[in-house]
Amino acid sequence: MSKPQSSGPNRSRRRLLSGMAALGAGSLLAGCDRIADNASVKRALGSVEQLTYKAQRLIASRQALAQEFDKSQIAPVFRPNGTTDPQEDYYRAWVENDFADWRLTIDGLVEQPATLSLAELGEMPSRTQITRHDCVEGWSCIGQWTGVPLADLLDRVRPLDQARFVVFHCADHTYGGSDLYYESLDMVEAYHPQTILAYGLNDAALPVANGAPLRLRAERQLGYKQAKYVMRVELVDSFRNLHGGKGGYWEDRGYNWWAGI
Ligand SMILES: Nc1nc2c(c(=O)[nH]1)N[C@H]1C(S)=C(S)[C@@H](COP(=O)(O)O)O[C@H]1N2
Ligand SMILES: [Mo]
Repeated sequence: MSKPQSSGPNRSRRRLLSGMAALGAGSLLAGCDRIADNASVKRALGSVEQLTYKAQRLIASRQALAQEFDKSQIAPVFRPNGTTDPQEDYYRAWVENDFADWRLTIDGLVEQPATLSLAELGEMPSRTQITRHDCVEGWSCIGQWTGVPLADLLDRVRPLDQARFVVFHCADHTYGGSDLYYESLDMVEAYHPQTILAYGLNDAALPVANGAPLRLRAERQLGYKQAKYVMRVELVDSFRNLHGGKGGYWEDRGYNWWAGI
């Protein structure tokens, strides 16, 4: 478990959050339009024409929204799991400074790589969603997440046509091992309107235990896909040069890459 964060420096993160609440949730339809702009999505959708009705239904279900819940259903404490208090020196230094020196890098197969501070992320349109997290270990938890739609960030960096996957590089060496946690999504899941990089949980700054300052929420996917402590988002055309080559920390240890629910 992490130490509770001090209230002083945390105030700026709370301000960032309440500012964003005023902007309200992003447009779902905008997400759907943009998804069709990506070449690998176009290829997938184009080839649908040759597929059976059943397969079309399968692809259509990938556009569907995960269930969203009522505020009254939010768990009082969002149960933390996996890494809950990264001990890496660089991470401890970010915490000391309330993440003022932290930056998110977005690079790889993009036209315009970007480096963004938490404040800059906070200035972008946000989306808030109350969803249920399902861990393969057999527990679930409902929480309210606020963050930047990944689709908006992708629009900003403009993925190249070869880009097929979005990889999330995390700050933590899971269970003190030598491998950094990482995860990945395909382009359809990446542009899904409920896929966000969250900086807020239950109307407060994201706690360290749940992935501060930024974690992925891909609400149609199981818990291990929800990368915490995200530092870098990389667009790739394959997983071959990443760690064990299976597209994720747990995937490299035998879990399925596709973790849709
Ligand atoms: N960086 C990082 N992300 C991670 C993990 C982790 O150990 N490190 N654990 C995963 C697992 S198995 C789950 S169930 C969720 C837990 O998220 P929570 O701590 O907010 O409950 O984070 C996922 N993302
Ligand atoms: Mo999990």
